[in-house]
Amino acid sequence: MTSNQNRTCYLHIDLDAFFASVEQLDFPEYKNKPVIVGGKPEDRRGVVSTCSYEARKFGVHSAMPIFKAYQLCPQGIFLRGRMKRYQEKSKEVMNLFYNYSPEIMQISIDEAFLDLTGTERLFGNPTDTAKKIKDDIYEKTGLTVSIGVASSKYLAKIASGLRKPNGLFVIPYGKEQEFMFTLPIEKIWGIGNKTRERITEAGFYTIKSIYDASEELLVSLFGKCTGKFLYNTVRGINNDTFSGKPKSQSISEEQTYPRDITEEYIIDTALLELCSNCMFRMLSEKKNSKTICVKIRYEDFTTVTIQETFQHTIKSIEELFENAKNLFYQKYERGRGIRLLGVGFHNIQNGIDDPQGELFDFGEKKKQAIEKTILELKQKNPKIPITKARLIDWFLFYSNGAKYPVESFPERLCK
Ligand code: TTP
Ligand code: MG
Repeated sequence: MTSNQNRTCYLHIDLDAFFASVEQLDFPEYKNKPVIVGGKPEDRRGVVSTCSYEARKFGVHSAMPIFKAYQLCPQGIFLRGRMKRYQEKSKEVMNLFYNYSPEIMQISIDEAFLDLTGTERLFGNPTDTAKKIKDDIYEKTGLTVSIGVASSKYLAKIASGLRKPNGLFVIPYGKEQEFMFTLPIEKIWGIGNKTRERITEAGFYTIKSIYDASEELLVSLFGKCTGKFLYNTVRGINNDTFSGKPKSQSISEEQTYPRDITEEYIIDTALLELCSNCMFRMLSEKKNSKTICVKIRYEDFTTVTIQETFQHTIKSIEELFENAKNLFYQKYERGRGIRLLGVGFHNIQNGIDDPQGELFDFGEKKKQAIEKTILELKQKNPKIPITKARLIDWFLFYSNGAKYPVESFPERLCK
């Protein structure tokens, strides 16, 4: 796959037979055996969470009742599962992704999208990056993944499922529609069984036949939402199924912490890191905004977001940090453990009001800005033991070393 500055490029990474693979990793005696996670045969109501590829050969699959799995594969190794361990391995894998892209979107315990758009100069061709990631994950965690590479998240998601396990499938840029035509209708991601039935009942048996129908016809048959979705999807057009807000309207950074955080100085350091990331992205993408958003996810997953629009554009890390911190403390319920923090800009505009070009100086000036922020932090809160070294220690401690230290942001993101 080739890419240049104008092309988007996404990876979808999905661990293979995740829970079962972790069991095979931790208990080598289960290797190459049919492992079925979800319950013991005597747990009459149990359901299969997942099973190893060895068990899949017997017809066992996720969501199947355990008793049925036992009928199909009585020699299987049936396990109730160890969720804590799976979460631990999931974090290990997810943290590795930050070495390859600053933009990670985790969509489940074992799946994530990596936005590789524009990273070619740093990391090389996306296909090679995908291979490197596969090797890296295997070497560092002992687990295998399947990766899809495409110009949209939607297509990358479909692609990752096509060569499982331990697979890599690349949809070359410009070949999206051709690729869609090779798929059976069942592979259209995002439609349920009922809709699929309606599609075949309406006489569509191939993706090409849907392609040949007009948008009006599809909308009249399946409703506005599904009709438009089908019309675009069969054309290989980027659906925003996974996109949330359009990329051009917001830029945000968030981080899930391996341990819940409560201490004020850790929170401030975390916010500072997020603000630094966010500001560098705004500057490197030549955007500006007056609207700041802060997201807090507590240990029990309850999530609060706070947003404020200011009179003028936010021009520095310091300014962003001070305002983000104010917003944060307006809503934070002191003492509650935080598992995730996010900082972002909304309603972003193109261009930047920077006649001297100072904001694009990613070298010394930005480093100085970070140092100044740290200094001010210390002056205002003498008890906070923040130093540049402390920041780096903090990253290593809280991000398992996966995140790069602040002073390398300009080099990594803006080369
Ligand atoms: P999946 O990625 O859907 O499945 P998988 O990783 O086991 O297998 P593969 O990707 O190779 O097809 O789900 C990830 C984990 O989520 C899975 O290991 C167990 C859990 N899970 C359930 O608990 N119940 C379910 O119904 C599914 C589909 C998954
Ligand atoms: Mg998986």
